[in-house]
Amino acid sequence: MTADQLFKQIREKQSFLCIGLDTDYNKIPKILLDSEYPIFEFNRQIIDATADYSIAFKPNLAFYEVLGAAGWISLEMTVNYIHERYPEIFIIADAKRGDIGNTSKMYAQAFFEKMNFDAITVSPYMGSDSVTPFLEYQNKWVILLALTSNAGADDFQQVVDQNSNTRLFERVLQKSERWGNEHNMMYVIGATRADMLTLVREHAPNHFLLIPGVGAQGGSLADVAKYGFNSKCGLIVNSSRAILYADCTNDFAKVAREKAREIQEEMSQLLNQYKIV
Ligand code: OMP
Repeated sequence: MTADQLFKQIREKQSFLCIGLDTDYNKIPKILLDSEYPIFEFNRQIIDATADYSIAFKPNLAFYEVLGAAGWISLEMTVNYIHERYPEIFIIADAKRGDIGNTSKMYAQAFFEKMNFDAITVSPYMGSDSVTPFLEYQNKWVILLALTSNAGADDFQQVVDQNSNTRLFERVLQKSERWGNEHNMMYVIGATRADMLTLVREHAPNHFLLIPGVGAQGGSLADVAKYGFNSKCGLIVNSSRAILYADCTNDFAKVAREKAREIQEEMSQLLNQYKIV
């Protein structure tokens, strides 16, 4: 998928919402446990209920890997289902991969060829040869971890290099400019770090940013929009638990739809307020 196709979807749906499919076997309604693939069944109902209001889905691999083979089958079924029913929707593998070159090449094949994801989250820690194999695919995306939403982000990402007076996450933004561009690379910036978005935009004015951390982690959508928007929106904001588990009864999909609609309405107002659509 291209950046223009993403922006088209944002304009049409008046939304930049990504729904994180962090589907926890222990949290889904008991009635689903009778089906052959409960995780897929839960995802299918969430996807059908929320596809009008979202532009992307982001399965987090941990929630599938924990179930072994059944988890991988559910993941594959989920990706195929979205592609068949909602071909306009962007699908992100939240896998946080990255390894020596020949291993990254295998990861890239697994997620882009075998599984047909549009994008994958990648850790920059091992440097250029661990990231570039993912960039060899046309219309596929690397989403590089830059400044994450968790408290531990301060351990390394915020550390200032005394010589250049830049934080480590700024070095990631600067250096990675040589590996990819705004048509094949995005950055993860946590919604809990909205105060840093102005600085991020100085380094990466045109890139899409994947912003997790609204909802359960408490990030503010209004602040993210204020400091993070560019003229083509440039934001994909993720929410997982606040939508998936808004209700734990058999009405879960209906309530998830309502929750997604509320977020989409706020997004629509922000897109109009900042004259983006
Ligand atoms: P909720 O907090 O339930 O909305 O889920 C957030 C999702 O985004 C989880 O799948 C996290 O693994 C992911 N995430 C973060 O929360 N913070 C980050 O900095 C990066 C990610 C990510 O790469 O998506």
